[in-house]
Amino acid sequence: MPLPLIPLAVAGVVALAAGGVAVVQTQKAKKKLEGKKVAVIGGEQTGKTALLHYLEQGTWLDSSTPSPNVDKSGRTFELDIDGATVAFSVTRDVSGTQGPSYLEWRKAVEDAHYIWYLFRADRVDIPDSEDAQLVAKHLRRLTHWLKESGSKATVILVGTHADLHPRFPGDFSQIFKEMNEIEAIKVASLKIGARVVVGSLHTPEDAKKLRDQIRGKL
Ligand SMILES: Nc1nc2c(ncn2[C@@H]2O[C@H](COP(=O)(O)OP(=O)(O)O)[C@@H](O)[C@H]2O)c(=O)[nH]1
Ligand SMILES: [Mg+2]
Repeated sequence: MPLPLIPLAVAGVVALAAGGVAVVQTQKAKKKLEGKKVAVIGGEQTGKTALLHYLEQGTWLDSSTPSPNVDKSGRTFELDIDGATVAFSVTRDVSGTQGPSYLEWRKAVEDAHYIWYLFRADRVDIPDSEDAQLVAKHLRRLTHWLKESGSKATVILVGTHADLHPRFPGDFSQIFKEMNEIEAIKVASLKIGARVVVGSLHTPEDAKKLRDQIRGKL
């Protein structure tokens, strides 16, 4: 399958316009990603499909779009990221009472060089809320799988929906500070060296910023 080069071309132009730093960052990302496997995991409706769609097409998905032909969850596929060929696996959502397929998460995690765990940055800062508990549970599991398998994968916790944050909508740096105060996230950064990024996939500009942030943590 021919890989789309549009995001790469756009990224290249932006990088040149932004000067040497961005070029170096892109080259660094290419080197770090070539031939690597990335597992994209996270709860339902956290933005997994939207992020992958942006990385693949350089466009963002509006809220009405989630259709089978753009949703690659449950499959492994290659994307061209900064000129590097990268294998992605995105875990499937299992809706309703069944909960996610942790077996599938575990398999994807144990196989990966990079793990991107997506969560709702607009919902996790209320201690003991359902979302906060779910994220804490996911991170405990992730930590356990990595320890058991002896994996040295790089873990990036990707907070999405920061545009919908109830107190600081769109204030990504304030929300970033807050995310780093959440107990489950602190523990994950201590135990598995997880790195945090916060942003949104609401607009193409937001998606680009988030992509650049993830790239900065590789
Ligand atoms: N406002 C806002 N909407 C988002 C963001 N990320 C994803 N969405 C929307 O949230 C919904 C769920 O996203 P999707 O990618 O399907 O989540 P998935 O279940 O993890 O694959 C979709 O309607 C997306 O367009 C975000 O950062 N902000
Ligand atoms: Mg999806």
